[in-house]
Amino acid sequence: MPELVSLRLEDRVAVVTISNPPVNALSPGVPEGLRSSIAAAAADPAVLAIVIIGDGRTFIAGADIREFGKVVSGERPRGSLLPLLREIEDCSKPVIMAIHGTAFGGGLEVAMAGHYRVIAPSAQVGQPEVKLGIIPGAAGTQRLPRLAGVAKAVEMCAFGDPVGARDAQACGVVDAIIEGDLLAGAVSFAREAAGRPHPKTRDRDEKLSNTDPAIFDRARQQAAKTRRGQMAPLAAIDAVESATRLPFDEGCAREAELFDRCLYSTQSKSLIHAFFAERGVSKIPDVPKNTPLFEIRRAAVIGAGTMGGGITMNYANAGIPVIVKETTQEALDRGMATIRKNYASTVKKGKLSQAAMDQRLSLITPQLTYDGFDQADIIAEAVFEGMALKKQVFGEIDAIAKPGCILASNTSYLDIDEIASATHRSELVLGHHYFSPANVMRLLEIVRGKATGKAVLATSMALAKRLNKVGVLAGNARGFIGNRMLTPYLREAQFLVEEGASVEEVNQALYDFGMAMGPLAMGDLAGLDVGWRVRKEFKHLEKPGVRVPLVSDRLCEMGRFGQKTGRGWSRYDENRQASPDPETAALIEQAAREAGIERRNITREEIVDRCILALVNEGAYVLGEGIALRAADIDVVYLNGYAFPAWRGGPMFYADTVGLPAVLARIEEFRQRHGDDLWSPAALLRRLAETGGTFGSLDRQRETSAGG
Ligand code: T1G
Repeated sequence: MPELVSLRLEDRVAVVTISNPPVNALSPGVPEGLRSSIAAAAADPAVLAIVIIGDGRTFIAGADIREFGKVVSGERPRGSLLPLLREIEDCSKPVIMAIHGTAFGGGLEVAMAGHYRVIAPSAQVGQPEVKLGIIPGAAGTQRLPRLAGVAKAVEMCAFGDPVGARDAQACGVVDAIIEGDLLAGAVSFAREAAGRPHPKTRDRDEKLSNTDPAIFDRARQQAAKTRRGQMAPLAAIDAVESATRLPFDEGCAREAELFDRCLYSTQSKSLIHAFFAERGVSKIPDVPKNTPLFEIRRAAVIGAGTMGGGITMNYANAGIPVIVKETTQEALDRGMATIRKNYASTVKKGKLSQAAMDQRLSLITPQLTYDGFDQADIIAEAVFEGMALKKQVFGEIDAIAKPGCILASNTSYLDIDEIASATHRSELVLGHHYFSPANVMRLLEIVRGKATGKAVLATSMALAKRLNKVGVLAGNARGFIGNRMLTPYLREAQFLVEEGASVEEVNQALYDFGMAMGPLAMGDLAGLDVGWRVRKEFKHLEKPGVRVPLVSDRLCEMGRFGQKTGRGWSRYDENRQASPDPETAALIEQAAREAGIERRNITREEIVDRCILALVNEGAYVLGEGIALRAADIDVVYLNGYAFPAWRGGPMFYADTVGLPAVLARIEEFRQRHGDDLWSPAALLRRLAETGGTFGSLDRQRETSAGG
């Protein structure tokens, strides 16, 4: 077992190195190693000062998140870093923290227990615990305000965003930025600090006095808006506020109370599930981790419409030169104008420099021909959703593309195998299904065809990361994962308004559940005509006699597609603000009357259960059919493509938290009332519910049997 923490002397400065790859988390053994190394260095008369540094890619990136599950389940007592941090702070010799990579969470807390902090220019510091549904648990909410001031500490602890080296120095979290060799810089900083008094962070109260209470109120208001429904941000604000009211030790005790309340919450379990789920999706059981990858140096996109333009930006954003082809100059100009407008608005928000925008635009080559397509390593197709056109395009690019060029379709529901049949390279064909707006939404469904090669899948997973996307493998079945599940979700929302709920009640119930917007509002945003076109294309597959929604098609026949036409389920003003549309309400009542549907008052609970459990049940079918590899993958799809609240973990994790027996019972209730065709429980769901299983335990079983 390599040493987790090592100690060596460098010119009378003790260098304590943490080596716990991949991110030097404070796993068991690391705090113990730090404690013994600090004690040994303090006791050694040859040592003038101490430097603590991380080996590999980063300083300490936090507590070992995997340990929290063991604490919550009672397998392991909750340890505390406080004694170690006090020993560091009370050390008779100055302790200098040398930060590179990310000093996050417990990493920053350890750093703040040091007397000084030096940092590499590219490094970041932060307290991102709230993103895991917890708060700093090792005096971070007490030391950070003493270094950075209360306002900065509230911002960092309540919202969890990282802070770069210069900002960290400006606000007082770090003392110096070290250009070049960090260790050498830290050692010389330490030698200069030796012999000088070295302040204990916990005694530095000067930044706590005269705190404006409005700081906390403003933060609470911001959290209510941007972290709606989440408890940890509010707990973090309370903890920092306690630093301004209580002595250090009492503040720490208050922080611990708030930390435990968050740690044992369902929200934290859900957010930690989401954290690991996102890092697990790239693992494909039958694709070895070391599968050689195709090199992607040049890309080409067919179609400069909404999706094609966004996909083009994704490649340019990753520094990959990309051709974008359209069929008419007008369409090409429109596409490029949209790309420029998107970049310009990012520059305006201060999130991108003008130089960076120009550089990215320089990587994009708009054209009307296939010139240069024979140099591309990947060609992404984003033309109109019609099979005939897709096959024509794939036939054309198959004849032009170089050997080994990957051909990826952005189709959202068409059969990848049929598209591949138009080529002579089906092992190089797959789906890359982006979500609109493609340059913003992180989800990328990677749709595996029968013949898709393993190296193509592995390359796609790596490319997803390079494009700052979350790649999720999906089987080649209609709607893949996300849209397949969305169908019953939207179906139930429409049934509910036919049965008596108002459009506003349905939207509000799901918004209050935590969705970014209600299902009918989502339809109005995407455009009701999108689903209308799909329904017309697949009408021949509809089972006769099965109830279908009555109103959406009528709205479309009236040209009411939603926000883009100003009217849909709701009415929209010039700022796209929604208001109830009495004509839609009348249309719904009339359709219900004609269908003999007896309208009634419907509770919020029923609205949520009918929509969310429709998602869960379809997800169980998707999992049972092997269209998704894991339940966690389905959660990642919904967290990154459909704005499902991460603090509920995703539809499948949420079902586990409700309890699968209760989920099954509720679905049986709906089956009694609405029939088998709409509400037959998926066999997998029934099996898990009846055997005490969960979607999470099923994933773990599969992971174990796959030798993951
Ligand atoms: N614990 C355990 N494993 C971790 C981990 C952590 N803190 N952070 C990352 N990993 C694993 C991750 O699962 C993946 O594993 C590998 O490292 C690479 O991660 C006491 C209570 C540091 C910015 O929230 O933000 O401290 O998939 O793919 O994109 O008060 O990881 O390879 O098997 O994300 O380069 C606070 C969480 C914890 C930081 C690197 N700290 N991590 O990003 O790599 S709570 C955090 C990150 C705490 C204290 C409180 C990122 C990263 P695998 P990666 P990356």
